[in-house]
Amino acid sequence: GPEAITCGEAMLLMLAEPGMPLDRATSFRRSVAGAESNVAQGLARLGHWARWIGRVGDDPAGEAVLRELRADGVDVSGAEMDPTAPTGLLLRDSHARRAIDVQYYRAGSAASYLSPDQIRTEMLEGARVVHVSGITPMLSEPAAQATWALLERARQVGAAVCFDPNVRRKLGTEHEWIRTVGPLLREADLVIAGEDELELLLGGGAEETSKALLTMGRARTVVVKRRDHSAAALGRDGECTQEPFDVPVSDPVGAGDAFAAGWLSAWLRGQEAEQCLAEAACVAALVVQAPGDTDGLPTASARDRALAGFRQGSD
Ligand code: KDG
Repeated sequence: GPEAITCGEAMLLMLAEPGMPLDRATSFRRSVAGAESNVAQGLARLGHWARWIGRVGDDPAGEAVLRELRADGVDVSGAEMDPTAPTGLLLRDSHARRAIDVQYYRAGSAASYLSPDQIRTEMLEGARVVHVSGITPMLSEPAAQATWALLERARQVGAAVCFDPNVRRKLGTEHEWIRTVGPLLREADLVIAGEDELELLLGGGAEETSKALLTMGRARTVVVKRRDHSAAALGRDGECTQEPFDVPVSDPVGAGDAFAAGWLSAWLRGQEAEQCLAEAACVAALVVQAPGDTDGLPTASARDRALAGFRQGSD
């Protein structure tokens, strides 16, 4: 069975040519977006069996999304095509430094009809990790229930739960994020989150909230992505940190998902936290150099070569 499971909304992405504002861009490249499917793609490219569970419309956009995920080696056997709701669409521009303009056309999309019925235990059997993100429960009430069902089924099959809050302001108010996603965070075995996200969702400094997750929540490891782009992994018996690798950024979107995929790949291979952090930072550094969310995702050998190069460069 699959080693890793992710679940969420994958959308058709129309990516404007680099540097062009959305209202002026005339050329768009078709791709796929979706934090959770991005992680599945990242893991698949790194050679892992990753299954993505989700819903797209029974429409050409849905066909395209599934075809692209499949082509990348993602197991889409847990995906359903909804005959009555459309595939979500995301329009965005791409800049190295300016804020990215993201426009969602996803209200009432097929993924907002994700429900606990779709999360069947047999889909998770054999998995060692289930990667969950805060985006999914923010899509709709049934999708929130599906997220809780996913956590429950993960426990049933003995898989670790990895949680990335992925706070996207356009999906809800601060209060809604805190109420809906805060409790999920406390259920995770591994938390990978931005400093800002921990502060927002748990109401305290990142250091203090991570310690609270480790002592009061279920978490055994909390990985904090800091504002200065360094990262720290905090465990019950220690801490290690990783500086970002210095690369020219072409499109920062997808960095977080790449980081998660990089971490999980190392973790699945039994690596220690320090190596997990280094591989996470390496995969993220490769993704930001290419346009789109997933274009820069490396194979395992490309990651190993890049990491060796980064390490040599920093000697
Ligand atoms: O992590 C990148 C995502 O933000 C992008 O792919 C779209 O899933 C997405 C979202 O909800 O913003």
